[in-house]
Amino acid sequence: MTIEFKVEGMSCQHCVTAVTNAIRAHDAAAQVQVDLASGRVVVDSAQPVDAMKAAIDEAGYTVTAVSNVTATGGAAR
Ligand SMILES: [Cu+2]
Repeated sequence: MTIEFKVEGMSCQHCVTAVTNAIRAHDAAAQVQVDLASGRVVVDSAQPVDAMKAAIDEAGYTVTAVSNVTATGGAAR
């Protein structure tokens, strides 16, 4: 399942790493793509969406939108 999160609060590469690591801590197999400029985090994971969202929240960032992009053919940037 591929989920796109809109995330507020990411401002540099450190934030990108923090968000990526937070998600990977919940699911080591997750594929994570972060587009810093647009604040989009695309996660391909078998874990529940809520768990991914919670991981981002716990890392100190704010998820403002969640969309399932699996059905629409994926996570184009
Ligand atoms: Cu940063």
